[in-house]
Amino acid sequence: MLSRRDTILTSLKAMTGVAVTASSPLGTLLASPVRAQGRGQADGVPYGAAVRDGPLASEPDYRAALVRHCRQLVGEGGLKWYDLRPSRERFVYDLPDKQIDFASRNGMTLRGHTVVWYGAMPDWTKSIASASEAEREMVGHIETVMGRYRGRIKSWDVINEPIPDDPASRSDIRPSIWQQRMGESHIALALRTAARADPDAQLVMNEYDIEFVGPRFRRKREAFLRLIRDLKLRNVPLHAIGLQGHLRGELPIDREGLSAFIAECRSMGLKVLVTELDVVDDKLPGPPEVRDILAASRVYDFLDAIRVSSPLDALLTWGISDRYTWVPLYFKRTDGHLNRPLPLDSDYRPKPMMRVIEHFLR
Ligand code: 9MR
Repeated sequence: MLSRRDTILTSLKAMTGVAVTASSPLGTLLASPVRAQGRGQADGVPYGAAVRDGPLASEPDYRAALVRHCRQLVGEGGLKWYDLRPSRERFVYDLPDKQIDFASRNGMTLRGHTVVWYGAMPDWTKSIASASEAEREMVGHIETVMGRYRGRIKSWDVINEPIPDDPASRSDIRPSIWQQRMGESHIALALRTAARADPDAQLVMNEYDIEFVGPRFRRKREAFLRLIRDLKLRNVPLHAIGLQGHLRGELPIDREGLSAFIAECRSMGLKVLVTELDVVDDKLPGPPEVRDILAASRVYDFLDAIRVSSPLDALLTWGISDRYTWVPLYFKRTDGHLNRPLPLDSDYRPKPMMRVIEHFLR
């Protein structure tokens, strides 16, 4: 008689070609009882999740799930320019203040996301016309915002998504108002300003799409590495690399390429964080139990390849429950099934992905 798990693994193989055998490390892990150990051990890798302000204010079950599982949080929004800076003159801190208050009342810390990014910019920033004006705005923003949270937000995504989706060369940088007005020098300037604004903060540069098999992803990884090497060579304060980890369920992880990338980051003295993990599942088969195992197997391959050289510094998912996720905004399924990108289902029950995550926190 085939067990239920064997049936699921057989369907997974038939539907996707991905083989997870019952005796593989992942197969064994999935067969073990759910530990549901909550926040993990105090000395393990701290797990955290991105929070959304609506349910944080209104939904007790959502808050309970965060408190049960997380040792840190990050705002899905709140510290982005379009939230903080409705106009050039005004700074609005309501959302991050609420997030930090909730975090500290529940024994968690808040990560800062994000300072220099092409996305989520208010319209008024389009009128920034010259290099000197751009420098003044960017530097002033960093001093004001990071200065305000000095000592309270201990880790910041200072630079977010600096590399284009398909870089034309190793020195290609993604267009943004900062890149257009100041060129690549804005990156070092932002990091140096951040280090002055909060000398004790961990300064992170964050990127996605560098973990999959394929030439486009290899090019993106190489361009990211070129930028990292350049900053470290020039002694620019950069303490850690953030791998966002928006995994695409249909794409295998380039385990060798990713491990080599991580080893090189480590050799430059950098820490490694996973900052926005989830599995985009619009192209995966419908049956939730098959989809969940495939998602868990991608997360397993990703985390296993990263921790080859040494443990992670932090691991955050981009949301905690399938109930609240950005994924359907861009990757809604066409078969009417809901997306299932996160470690808890929409009723806050742990999925196989949570078991894999807890395994890598130890
Ligand atoms: O999940 C976030 C979504 O709610 C926002 O609308 C969007 C624009 O601010 O940003 C999403 O988060 C992104 C993050 O800030 C950077 N990496 C990719 C994330 C998912 O798109």
